[in-house]
Amino acid sequence: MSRLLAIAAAQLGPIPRTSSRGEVLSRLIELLRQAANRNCQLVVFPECALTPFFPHWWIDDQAEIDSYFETELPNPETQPLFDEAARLKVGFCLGYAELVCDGEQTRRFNSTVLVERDGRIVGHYRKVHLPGHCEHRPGNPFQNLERRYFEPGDLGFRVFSAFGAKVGMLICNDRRWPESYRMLGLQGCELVLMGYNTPRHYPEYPETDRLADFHHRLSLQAGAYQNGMWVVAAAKAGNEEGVDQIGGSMIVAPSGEVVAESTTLRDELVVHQCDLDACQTYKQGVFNPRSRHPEHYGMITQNIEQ
Ligand code: CDV
Repeated sequence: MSRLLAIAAAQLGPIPRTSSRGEVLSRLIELLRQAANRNCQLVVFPECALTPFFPHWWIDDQAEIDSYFETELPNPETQPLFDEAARLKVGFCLGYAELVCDGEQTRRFNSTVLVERDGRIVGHYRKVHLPGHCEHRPGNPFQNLERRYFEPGDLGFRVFSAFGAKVGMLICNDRRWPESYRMLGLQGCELVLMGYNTPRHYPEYPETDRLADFHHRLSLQAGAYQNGMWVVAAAKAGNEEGVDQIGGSMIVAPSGEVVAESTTLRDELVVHQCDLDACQTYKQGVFNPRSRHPEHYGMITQNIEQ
């Protein structure tokens, strides 16, 4: 038996600081149309896909920071993407910076939405694992200020029934944590969608720079195999305002094999026909729940200082 879903990871090249939302939207719509021409039903866009990755910059002015956020989706600027997707009957997963006015409190998250083929938002995730620092580090070649500009997601790791599958979402740094995949896998997730912005250089630990691509692949392949899930990852790649970011957008099968991968650092589609039933080989086989021993896993949910 097979349940086939044709998926595209829509890698983006750099977004210049001078780009308007409209210019970025045109690029996203172009990728969506290319995906429709290749008979895809679902397109995965990167983390914070509507703007350059502003946590790389120290910004004092709160109004300027907030200009990178969306207060609702769709909004007048992003509506054309939703309209074109519904017209083409192609769904998508879109990373964006989310600003929530919650009474007197303003909250900011690094978020993603899942949009079905009829244009309805059917899933929402807020990034849990925020890397980086809160303070200005002027000695570094660029900043990594997610911990200043966002708060950790409060929605947990939910699985959504959409596209005839059980679908979960992660964002960038989440992909390095086995717990992120595990929370989804334990709910029967078959397909994990994610976007990322990963600089090649780690200012505090430059000895890992040569391993940036390897650690990215390792995390995706391990997460897919150990949970019997498809993993689709879309990069914002290339040199964005002086920050070199890895590409390596890819689709990983539940076997852990990379079945499609980008070859550039520009806007590029990575396409594969995913058989959702292939998950069962691993979910029922080597990772059959009867061999789990949660009585030995308690420390995973405890706060342990090392
Ligand atoms: N956007 C990210 O979460 N980036 C991190 C970098 C800063 C380590 C990542 O895990 O790729």
